[in-house]
Amino acid sequence: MQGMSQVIQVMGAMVIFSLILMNMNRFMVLNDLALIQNEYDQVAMAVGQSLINEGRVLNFDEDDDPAQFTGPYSLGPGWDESRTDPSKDPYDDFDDFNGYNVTKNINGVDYQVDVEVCYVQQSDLDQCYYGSTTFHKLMTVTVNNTYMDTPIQLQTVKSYY
Ligand SMILES: [Ca+2]
Ligand SMILES: [Ca+2]
Repeated sequence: MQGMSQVIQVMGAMVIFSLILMNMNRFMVLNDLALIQNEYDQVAMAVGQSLINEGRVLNFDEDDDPAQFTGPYSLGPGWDESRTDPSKDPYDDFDDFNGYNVTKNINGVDYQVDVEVCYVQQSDLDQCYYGSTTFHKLMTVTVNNTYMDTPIQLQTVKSYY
């Protein structure tokens, strides 16, 4: 009888031990996932930031004369402009990036990059405005991959002086 209760005790200890192991394992997996998410976020931010840097150094608009600024619904590259096609002219102004999208493979992971450029009003710099041209344009870069919980979004406003 005594031997029997010892066996039961040992079995009980084994069950508890394996429960502890399973929990530890779960904790380590969660921790790894958080690290990976963090790495995705960092890569996505770097990708977005480099596009923002690229756009910021360009002219405000295709035309230097405010009376001739591109209309709010016509922002984007000219027919003869492309960021990737070497037979065309490169982007030369900020809003050429409007509608630009690309998939970048980094360390075996595909990142989808989408860029939107719109006019904004001084009083509301984070809200697209289509009423007329203004002296401010907002660029929004969204970067995502299928494993990320939420996409990374970076914004910058370029103003005409
Ligand atoms: Ca252009
Ligand atoms: Ca343009």
